[in-house]
Amino acid sequence: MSKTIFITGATSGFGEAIARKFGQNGYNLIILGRRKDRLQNLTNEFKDIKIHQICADVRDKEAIFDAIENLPDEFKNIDILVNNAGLALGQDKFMQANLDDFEVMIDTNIKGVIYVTKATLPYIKKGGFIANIGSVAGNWSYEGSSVYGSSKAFIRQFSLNLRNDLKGTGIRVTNIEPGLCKTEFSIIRFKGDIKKANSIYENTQFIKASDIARIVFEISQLPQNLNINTIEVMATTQSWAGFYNEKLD
Ligand code: NDP
Ligand code: 8X3
Repeated sequence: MSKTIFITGATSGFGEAIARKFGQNGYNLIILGRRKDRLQNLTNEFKDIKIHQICADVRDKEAIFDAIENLPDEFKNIDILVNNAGLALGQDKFMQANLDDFEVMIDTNIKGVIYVTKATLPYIKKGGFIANIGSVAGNWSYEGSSVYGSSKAFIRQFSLNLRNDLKGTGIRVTNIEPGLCKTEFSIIRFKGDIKKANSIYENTQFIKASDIARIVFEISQLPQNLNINTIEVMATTQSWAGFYNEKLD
């Protein structure tokens, strides 16, 4: 019998690549995002699998619970949930950053993941798998990442705690923590400033969305007796710049 994977944020970047990877491997897909045309374009790529679209905002608690509780019966046995929808907005220091941006990140990256997970868990099979998309920003601090980084630190700790609460279900939970990746992420972060977004990726390597899709797929295929708790992955050219020691007068 075909397996089913539910991916949030499937209209772009990692989510789209993850949907494509699992779809190409015969999984039925539940794909969620706000851009209906993109959900439809992705659906049009496939002929031999079943696809259910959820055009919704993960911040909309009522819409999320309604869509998931009313999944068609054939999509109600879920093998894998990928909590991927998320974003960073701005990279100003905390003092200058916009409070509304903070709230959007908290509502999407934290509350959205809670809503989707809470609504979906009753439909996840025993022995299923939850992949949360965290970030290196949840482990390492950098300037301008105060709330984004903290939202991803939440995802790391949420993933570990969820594992505890899921004892006895055989459901595995992995927090996947990518570093620099080229997707629409920076265009969103810098609010459409393509030049600034592109400059991040100039003269360096970056992870591709298909790399993350491959990692999620490989982890999902590991034997049932193995749970990868966290996996942090960077481009080979990305490393750390060390501590900063302020010079005093
Ligand atoms: P993209 O901007 O390419 O994709 C983001 C996806 O999230 C889109 O499909 C978007 O869909 C969806 N999304 C955003 N907000 C909402 C919302 N409120 N409701 C529903 N869907 C939403 O970025 P990435 O693929 O790079 O990002 C995916 C995840 O990976 C995010 O959680 C991000 O924080 C994380 N990440 C990204 C890294 C990078 O460098 N790119 C590195 C580490 C982690 P739509 O707009 O159609 O709703
Ligand atoms: C995205 C990676 O380094 O831009 O989560 O925060 S980073």
